[in-house]
Formats: sequence, structure tokens, C-alpha cells
Amino acid sequence: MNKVTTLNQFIIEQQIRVPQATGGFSGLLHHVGIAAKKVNREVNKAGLVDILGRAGVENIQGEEQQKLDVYANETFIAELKASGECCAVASEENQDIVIFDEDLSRDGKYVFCMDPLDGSSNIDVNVSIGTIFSIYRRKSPIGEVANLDDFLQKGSQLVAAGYVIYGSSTMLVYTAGNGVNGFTLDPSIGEFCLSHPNIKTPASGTIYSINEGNYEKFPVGVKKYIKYCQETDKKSGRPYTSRYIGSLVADFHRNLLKGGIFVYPETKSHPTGKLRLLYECNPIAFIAEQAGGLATDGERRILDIMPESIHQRVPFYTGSRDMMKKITEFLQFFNNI
Ligand code: P6P
Repeated sequence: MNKVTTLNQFIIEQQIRVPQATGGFSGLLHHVGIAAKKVNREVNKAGLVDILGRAGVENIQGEEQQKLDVYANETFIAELKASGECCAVASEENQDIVIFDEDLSRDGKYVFCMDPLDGSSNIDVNVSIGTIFSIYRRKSPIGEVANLDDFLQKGSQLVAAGYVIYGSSTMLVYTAGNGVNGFTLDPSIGEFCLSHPNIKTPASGTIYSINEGNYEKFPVGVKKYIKYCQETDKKSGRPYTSRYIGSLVADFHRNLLKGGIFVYPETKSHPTGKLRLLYECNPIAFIAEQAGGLATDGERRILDIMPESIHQRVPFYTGSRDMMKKITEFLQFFNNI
């Protein structure tokens, strides 16, 4: 029988390789796994109980909060607090940072950024959704109350980043800077089990993911790239195919494994794009780069961007290295003429 490595076993194995590790990070990740299993339980039965549909309130983005959004947010916050390793959280669902000002958490070394349930408009049509998170080491002194500066760090300072995809199966994919590993939830034992060790994204691919309904508002370089993808390639026929789910985690995860590019560019109506730097673009970018891909805002490496606010939006281009280089050529040529 093949050896099954659970998420917790993997985390401990990784910890042993870090001489100065105290187990704090391992403890934090363990609680992330617990929260993911709790959210998965509710997502899986969303159609069966009255947890579907509107919670009747709006989040700070002005988006109608689905009840599962609220549940996921509260569940992750509760688990992060219980871990004792996290001193504050920045969440898409909260306007301000959530500070844990208790003895248990004030000594926490880490701060946590998250979109607790991304793609939630897909919940009641049974399309895959996800949790996206990133973890920084705090800058403020241990024992003191965390503050905003703990979060306004470049993505290159991240300790770890990951996502949970609640799809045909539930997976947790994360990196701590030593490659990307995927764990599939085995409901029969209630554990995330290593199913995708050392994920590397193909250098190129045939999938381009973008909401072409916004075509008219795109920069010229993006329009020209879309037309390039749609042209018949004399040698290999129609090499490209358009795939867009409208759920970042689902679109990215497919492209990560198969090769492809995901683009949510700036538009005339949204000059800084739609996706949030801290808890969507940075974590996905960290994973993309660790898997051999690239992630930019069209010009700058995502992980080099200095955040100015916790809900800051940036244009987002990420995926296979060769496809990213090609779209960048289009952007540089056509956007600057
Ligand atoms: P649009 C979901 O609301 C989300 O934040 C991402 O998961 C997804 O990639 C994007 O927005 C979809 O946006 O404008 O294409 O519906």
C-alpha cells in the first residue's frame, strides 16, 4: 500500500529541516487545515441547508455577503486566534485588520491575510470556489499589539502562501518557499493527504483565461494578445483555448497543473484592476513563481510591489513562463505606442 503523508506529517517533516524552527509556523498551518475542513463541510452541503444565499449584509467591497462568506471568515478567524501563533488578520470581509489582543495571541509571530471564500458568487450555482491566504512574519515587537505596518510588506517577504479549492475534490495547495505541494482531502479519514508533491507548472500551455466580456475596456496590448491567441497557427492549427470560470482559485489551479495564463487587467472603468494585492495576487504570485511561473501587474513583478493599503487592487497577469513573456511583449509594444 502506498505511504500516505498527511498535511500535518508533511508540515512536521518540513519543520525538522529548519533548525531554528520552534513549531509555531507548523501550529499555525495545522489550524489553517482545521478551518479549511470546517469550511469544506459547509460548502459541501450548501445546497441542503439554509446557509445558501444572502447574509443580508455587504462586505467592505460593497459586495452582497453570502452566508458562506460570513461563515468562512468567522471560522478562519476563530482558528487563527486559537492557534496562538497569529496576532492579527487582514480579510477581504473586514474593512480594518482584526487584531487578537489577548495573551494567547499577542505573542504570535505571524500575521495572516485572506480571502476566506473567493468566487462566492458561484456558490449557489455549484461552481468551484476557494480560500486564498498568505502569511507574513510580524514586524511589530512580539508581545505588543499588531498594527497595519505588519501587513504592508512586499510579497517577497511572505513566509508562506496557499489556497484551498472546494471543487470536485477539496485540495489545499501551499508553499513556504521550498516548492509547491498539493494535499487532497480524504473524507474517509478527515485528513488532507499529499497528492501533488512538488508541483511545477509547464513552461508553456494552450489555455488563456480572461473575462472577454470586458474586451472593449482592455488595454490595446491585451486586445492584441487575445487576437493572437484566436488566430489559427499555420503549423499547429488552433493552439489556444479560452477557459474562464470566474473563480480565481479554480482558474489558477487548472492553469497551474496544465499550463496557461490568467489575466485580470486594468480597464478604463477599473484602472487598477479588480483583484486585491494582499490576499489574492501576492499568494497566487508566490505559488506561481515557486512552481516555475511568473506573475506581474503588466509591468512590475507582483511580489516586488509595496502595498499601500490592505485592500489595494492591482492588474494581474500570471501563468506559464513562456506565455507570460509573450503577453509582456504585446503589452510593451502596443501599450507604449
Ligand atoms: P469577473 C470572484 O469575484 C473574483 O474575485 C475572482 O475569484 C475572479 O477571478 C474574478 O473576481 C472574476 O471577476 O469580473 O470576471 O466576474
